[in-house]
Amino acid sequence: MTTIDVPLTPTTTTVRGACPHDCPDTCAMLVTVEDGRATKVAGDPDHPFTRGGLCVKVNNYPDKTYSPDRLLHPMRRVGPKGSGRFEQVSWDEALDTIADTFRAKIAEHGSETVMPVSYLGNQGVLHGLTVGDAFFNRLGATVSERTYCDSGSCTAYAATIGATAGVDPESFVHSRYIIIWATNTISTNLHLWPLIAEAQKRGAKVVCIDPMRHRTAQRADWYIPIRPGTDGALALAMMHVIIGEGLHDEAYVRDHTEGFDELAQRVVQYTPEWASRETGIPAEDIRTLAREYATTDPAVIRIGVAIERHAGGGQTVRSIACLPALVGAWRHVGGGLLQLPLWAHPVNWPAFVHPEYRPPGTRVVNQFLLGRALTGELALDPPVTALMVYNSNPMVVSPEQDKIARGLAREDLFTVVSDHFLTDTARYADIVLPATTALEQHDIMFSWGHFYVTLNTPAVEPEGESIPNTELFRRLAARMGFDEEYFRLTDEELLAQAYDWSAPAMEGITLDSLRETGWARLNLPSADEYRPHADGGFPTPSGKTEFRSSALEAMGNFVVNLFRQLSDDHQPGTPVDPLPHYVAPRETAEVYPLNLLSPKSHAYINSSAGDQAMQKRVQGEQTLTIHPQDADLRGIEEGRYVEISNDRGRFVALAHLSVDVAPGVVVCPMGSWPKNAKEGGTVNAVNPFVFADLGNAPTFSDTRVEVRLV
Ligand SMILES: Nc1nc2c(c(=O)[nH]1)N[C@H]1C(S)=C(S)[C@@H](COP(=O)(O)OP(=O)(O)OC[C@H]3O[C@@H](n4cnc5c(=O)[nH]c(N)nc54)[C@H](O)[C@@H]3O)O[C@H]1N2
Ligand SMILES: Nc1nc2c(c(=O)[nH]1)N[C@H]1C(S)=C(S)[C@@H](COP(=O)(O)OP(=O)(O)OC[C@H]3O[C@@H](n4cnc5c(=O)[nH]c(N)nc54)[C@H](O)[C@@H]3O)O[C@H]1N2
Ligand code: SF4
Ligand SMILES: [Mo]
Repeated sequence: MTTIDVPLTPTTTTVRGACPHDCPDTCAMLVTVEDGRATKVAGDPDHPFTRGGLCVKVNNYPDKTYSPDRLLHPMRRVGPKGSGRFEQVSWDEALDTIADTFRAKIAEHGSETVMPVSYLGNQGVLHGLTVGDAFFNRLGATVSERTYCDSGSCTAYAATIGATAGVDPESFVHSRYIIIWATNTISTNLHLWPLIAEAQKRGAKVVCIDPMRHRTAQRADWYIPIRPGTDGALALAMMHVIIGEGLHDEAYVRDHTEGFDELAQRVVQYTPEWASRETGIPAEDIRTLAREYATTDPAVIRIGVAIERHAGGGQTVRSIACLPALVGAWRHVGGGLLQLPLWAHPVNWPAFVHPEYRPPGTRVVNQFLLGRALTGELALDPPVTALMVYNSNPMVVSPEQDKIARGLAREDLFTVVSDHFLTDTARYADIVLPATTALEQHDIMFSWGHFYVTLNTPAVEPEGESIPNTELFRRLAARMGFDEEYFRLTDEELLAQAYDWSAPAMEGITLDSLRETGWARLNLPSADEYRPHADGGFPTPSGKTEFRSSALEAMGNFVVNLFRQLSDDHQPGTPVDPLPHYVAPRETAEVYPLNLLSPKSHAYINSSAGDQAMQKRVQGEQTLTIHPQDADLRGIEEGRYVEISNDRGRFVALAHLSVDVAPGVVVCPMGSWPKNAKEGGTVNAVNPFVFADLGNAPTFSDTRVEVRLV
């Protein structure tokens, strides 16, 4: 156990940990342990990104570990599905039931009848997204395609500038023009904010483009409200102005880009006047934005994940990714684009996924279709008759909530859920299994928000009979008789395989050095010098920014996700125009008048912490923010319950009237638990399963609803 010398009482130690959540900040934690019990967590003050602070979601983490609601033993269902009535069983009994039932279902229907459902409840390399993949590949289960987050954006980004880490977030202090595009930094990427605020203090102009004037937008120098799903029109019109007025960087474009002439022709049609009609932004503002962006150095764009969640999300990111090369922003420290710097982390994913275990041609079902797969609306042969959920809570995070509930209630479906708590999903399980928290397990964290690798060392013994995800799959593999060596590797051995330690980015970093320091910056130039594409060198086929994308031309629509592990499963894509173009929102005002957004909540991390007392107090009851004009039209007053509905479903929330959302837009954060919501529904009751244009991304922002008083 790693301890640091801190003058405390003899029985008190401090253990270095890492926040396990799916959050760009990946904070380095210091865990205080007194008499074998974790009593406090704090951000590491020496970590340049964490800077001593955690966030409202995690700073009481010991309360989670020691929560009276925590699952501590395996349990078997004794009441009707969904009732939440269970009785304790032994691990042996639970594992035997799972193995026997999997075998019986497979004997009847074939191995694809088993479907895993998992995402990023835990983000660690050991216990995170890929933890069950080797097991389910070996079993021949249905491959669960996971494109919740950034796969459309990553596909577009990779097709344009390659899988590059992009701008170092710590270089933001050198930026003079910062565009925060569709992300609420202070809520979702808190530790980037001080760097932006520092740049602002040094004279940078901060621009925020969002349909909602959220807490980050309130601190911007220029807030630009935009109609949801129309950002592509704005980016294309910016290129129209930049090229039309000769503000592009001719030398950079000549040396480091492909397809400029075709792009120039393409954007002639995308005038600011046209874009103004799409976006609702005055044409003169579009011109001003384009001119300021093109003529202020260094200029940087920060896109979040929400930018992809509509019909044209992929093409939107394509257009935005073209901008920095067009104006030569990459020449400067603090200039360019920040998407997901995870591309800098040489994680050894194949060692955890073992794609070679998978029978060739195994079917792939995207998790957005879970509700349909379970109800039979998506005709699957064989049907899904066994489901195993871990690191996810589909009743909250997946679209078509009603169908998922109906599917999970099926008597012939055998469901296993591993979690910390009895979630709305776990309530439907036949077998519930208790998982350890970050304080009780080893892990190593990459980051999708900075250039540091972080080790998580267990601080305390597991509560009850909870076990880490790795151990769960070791036990299940043994029960199924899988004898591959991988299924016997200990967590210490898995840690040793987690990164490609010989990669240049890992020079000077070892597991032993991490045990001493807890975290380390990847071996890259300092943030005061880092200019990854000052001389081009984009990781695309041509080595250039591809205005005309050779990858899209050759492959059509494809899927790049965070872990690059599913691309090979994907069918050859439908053809895609290789030049950036506009794809309008899918759902229009003709059917339902209001555009619903479901961004992240401030106090929950997706659905995690959604049932913890302190976080519930901070977040408050599920609330719908609506413009006073739209509220008036419907006789809605502040604090009244309203029903939000469309032909997919309905849910109820408290109304909050605010001019911070544009007329025609309503906002309800995701993450609340249905069991705590009035009438038991949350935003994903009305969201569609439909994919965006690239990378099978979700279309959560492309959702139309009506709202009425209840
Ligand atoms: N409407 C709408 N829906 C959305 C989104 C949106 O913006 N709007 N966002 C989407 C996005 S971007 C994402 S990333 C997904 C997030 O979807 P998920 O990754 O599923 O999110 P969480 O709710 O954080 O985690 C799910 C569960 O994992 C459990 N868990 C945590 N750690 C462990 C562990 O070590 N072991 C086990 N067995 N379980 C663990 C947690 O307790 C929690 O119940 O949601 C997507 N859904
Ligand atoms: N507090 C907190 N932090 C989190 C999470 C959490 O649940 N809670 N989840 C983590 C995860 S998994 C993720 S993916 C990230 C996501 O973090 P972000 O990328 O910031 O995503 P969101 O909060 O969903 O949405 C951000 C903003 O996008 C706006 N938006 C929605 N649609 C559009 C559009 O079409 N155009 C424009 N211009 N704006 C639009 C919304 O109004 C919202 O203000 O946050 C991470 N951090
Ligand atoms: S959720 Fe994000 S900001 Fe909060 S402690 Fe974890 S990594 Fe840091
Ligand atoms: Mo996400």
